[in-house]
Amino acid sequence: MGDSGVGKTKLLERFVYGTFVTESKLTIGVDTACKSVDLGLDAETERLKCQFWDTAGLERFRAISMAYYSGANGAFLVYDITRAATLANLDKWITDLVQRADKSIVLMLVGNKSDLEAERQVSQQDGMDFAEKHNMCAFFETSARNSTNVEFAFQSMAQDVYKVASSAVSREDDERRDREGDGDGATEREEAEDERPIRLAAAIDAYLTTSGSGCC
Ligand SMILES: Nc1nc2c(ncn2[C@@H]2O[C@H](COP(=O)(O)OP(=O)(O)O)[C@@H](O)[C@H]2O)c(=O)[nH]1
Ligand SMILES: [Mg+2]
Repeated sequence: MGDSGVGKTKLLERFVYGTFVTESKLTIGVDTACKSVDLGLDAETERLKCQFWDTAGLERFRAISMAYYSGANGAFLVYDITRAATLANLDKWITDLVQRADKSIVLMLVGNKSDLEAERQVSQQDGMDFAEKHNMCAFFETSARNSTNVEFAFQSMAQDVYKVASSAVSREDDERRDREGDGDGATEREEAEDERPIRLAAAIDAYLTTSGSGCC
């Protein structure tokens, strides 16, 4: 998600179809695409079949996009490194997410159009600070035009979504074993929690604190 024109559709097309066509069509509502992503973990769980929802950035489609947040396992928050306002506007998208998304959603920040270095308005440090402020799992600068970091960003998302989903499954197993008095599920669970990436619960706290609505 992110403002219109930051390159959301081009990033998805680059990743799924390996193409970059300069002309751009406005995304109306939501488009979808599927791809099996190599997790690079182990033989048994090598690939994860992912469905991607490409949302529209225009205000008039905002309500349609919001309807898709509740089913999402992960979200890329995308801005354009040549337009500083697109980073600041991500606060608005985070507000929408807080209202609708599952608390276990994996959030990653993407600064796109890194090939346009001469027109850069947002430094890498500013991107990093924004990601840290909102406790996101990762920050990447990408270029859909020349492919920089695109594969890496999508693979990282698939890996983190997979880790969150597997730790939820092991947590349920631990709880069942605890209930049945069999094994030390709680200890195993605490260890698994340490390995989980930072999740939206933390991002919500950070957002409420920085926007001032969290106090008193
Ligand atoms: N130079 C450059 N242009 C890009 C890049 N990604 C997208 N664009 C251009 O930015 C415009 C908007 O892209 P689009 O994917 O439709 O944006 P969306 O509204 O966020 O889906 C198009 O003209 C693209 O050609 C990129 O990585 N580098
Ligand atoms: Mg689009």
